[in-house]
Amino acid sequence: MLQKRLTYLLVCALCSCVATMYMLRDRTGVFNGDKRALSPELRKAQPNGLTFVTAASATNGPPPVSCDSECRRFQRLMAEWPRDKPKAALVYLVHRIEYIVPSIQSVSDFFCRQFDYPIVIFHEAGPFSSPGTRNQVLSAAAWNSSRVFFQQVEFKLPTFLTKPVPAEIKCHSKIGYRHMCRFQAKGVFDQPVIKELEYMWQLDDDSRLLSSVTYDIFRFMHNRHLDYGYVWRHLDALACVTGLWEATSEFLRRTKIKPQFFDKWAEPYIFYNNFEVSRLSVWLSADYRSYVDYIDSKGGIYYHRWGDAPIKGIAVSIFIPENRTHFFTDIGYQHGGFVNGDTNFNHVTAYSENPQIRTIL
Ligand SMILES: Nc1nc2c(ncn2[C@@H]2O[C@H](COP(=O)(O)OP(=O)(O)OP(=O)(O)O)[C@@H](O)[C@H]2O)c(=O)[nH]1
Ligand SMILES: [Mg+2]
Repeated sequence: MLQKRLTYLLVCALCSCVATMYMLRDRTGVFNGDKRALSPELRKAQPNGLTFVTAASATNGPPPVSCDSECRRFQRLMAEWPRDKPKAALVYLVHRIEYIVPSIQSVSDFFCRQFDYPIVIFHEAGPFSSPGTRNQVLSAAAWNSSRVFFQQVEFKLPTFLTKPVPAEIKCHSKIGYRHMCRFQAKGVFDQPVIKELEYMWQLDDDSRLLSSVTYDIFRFMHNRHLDYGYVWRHLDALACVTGLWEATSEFLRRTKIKPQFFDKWAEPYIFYNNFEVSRLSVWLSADYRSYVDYIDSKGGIYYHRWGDAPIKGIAVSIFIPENRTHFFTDIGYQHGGFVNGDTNFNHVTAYSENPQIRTIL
């Protein structure tokens, strides 16, 4: 009898214990559906518990990008990388063979030959997937073609966009260009090769070095604790940034993040980011991720052509102290009609639609 009673008491105690644990878990919200939808980074980025819808939360975070044989080759290079040298690479997204060959020739002759940093080339399926085109690029990397790595990517419209994406918008740009902007602002930081790096030097296929770079710019950034290096500040066309500054202010209000120098970063300021040397920890941080996911979720990349330059320029003004940015004036560089250090080159008159900007520049 006593034994039966003891067993009964034990079962009751166990049941109430399990029920209490379940209720507690529910109340603390650890397994609450809303919070689980956010990535751990996003949860961390919102200490005030905000759960605004972001592209990442809408899609349950970006799916992991697989690492192919080129990516594994890159990982092996990084695993053997000298310990006293910054892990860094020159990074391109390309679609024009006739542009990229001379660009690779110039960086190969004027920088990589001396300082031996790898080059990563992102491209879509097409000519760059073929050995013939790849060999043309490799032969331009005369210093060491084994240091060039190809990574194929695929661009799709995000599924969270609610309205159809028009091919024609005020800010003239093809949809491929808008995919490019989204990739450079966000997708590139999901790539496993990029996650290997401490610094990246992003260039366009129409970027050219004009003369030897006399010092290792990655060590320069590292030694001076710099996060962002650029060759020029420029202006975007106002039609291309419609609503971007407002969306950013809304993000800052919601997150209560204190920006570094956003108050001085007037619309439509950009860094001319066809030449951009930056520290990866900025772009891989939970704060930047929460910002870019928020901006992405607004759809302005496709509806207005919010570019990677204005998005990342704003992010620099929010997340990086101004004294950790660096204006490279001593590098012979060309992009289209722009030549670094050429004071006659001035787009301001063409672009200064914002009267506030005319007084800043
Ligand atoms: N894969 C891919 N790359 C693209 C696409 N559009 C642009 N790119 C690449 O993205 C980089 C920037 O494109 P650009 O056309 O130079 O853009 P931009 O510098 O704003 O414009 P420009 O002043 O005309 O040079 C270049 O390396 C292009 O090859 C695209 O649709 N697909
Ligand atoms: Mg360009």
